[in-house]
Amino acid sequence: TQQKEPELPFFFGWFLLPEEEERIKCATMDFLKTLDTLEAFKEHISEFTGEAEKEVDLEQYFQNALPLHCTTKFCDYGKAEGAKEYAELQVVKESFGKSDELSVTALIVTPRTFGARVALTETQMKLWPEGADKEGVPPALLPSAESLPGGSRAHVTLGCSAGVESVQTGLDLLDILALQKEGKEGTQVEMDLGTLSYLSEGRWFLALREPITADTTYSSFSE
Ligand code: 2AM
Repeated sequence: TQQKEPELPFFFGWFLLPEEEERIKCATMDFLKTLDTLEAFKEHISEFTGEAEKEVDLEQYFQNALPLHCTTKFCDYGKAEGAKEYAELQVVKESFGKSDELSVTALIVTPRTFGARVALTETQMKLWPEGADKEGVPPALLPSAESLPGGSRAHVTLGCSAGVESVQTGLDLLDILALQKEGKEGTQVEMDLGTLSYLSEGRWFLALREPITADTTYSSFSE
């Protein structure tokens, strides 16, 4: 019999437990429901709709097909650079199938994506591939990505607008974090969950007053 190379998955990451997924979906949907009723949001509605005065139902606007997760390594079944090396890491093998708790510290909303920022612990950083924050980042965003601490791109994609790929969420997050670092925050609104900031061009950032934690399993996904 022939020994086959173990196949590489589509991606590795921390996957929310089903009951946690429901809880996070409910909490974040409540936030979207409130956001699209805020005057501050309505003022910039054209950045979502292309027209002033037109209303938007953000709950319908964002779609997500995958289970909620925080990607560590996108492998693309081995086609992505460094996929095999990552899968062979001792820490990946040891952590596989184990429970872990993620801490969500902020939510982002842009005309393209809806996401949750994840603050990785030092232990979790060991599963975050070297250079992952910069991988596939467009040249215009690269200096920003390089100026931020490792792990800044870590997130859970909560939804994408029509025609947008989920890889965009991490790019939108880096973009927003870089703008914040430059002190480019505009309007701020106090909400129950925390402080909402507007960063121009339809970019919104909610810094949570209290982090939202979620129980996960570190594992992989293949379609
Ligand atoms: P996400 O992590 O922002 O949600 C399958 O497409 C999963 O891998 C999605 O979760 C997606 O984005 C992530 N992904 C796709 N392409 C990627 C890339 N080039 N770099 C990092 N993550 C990627």
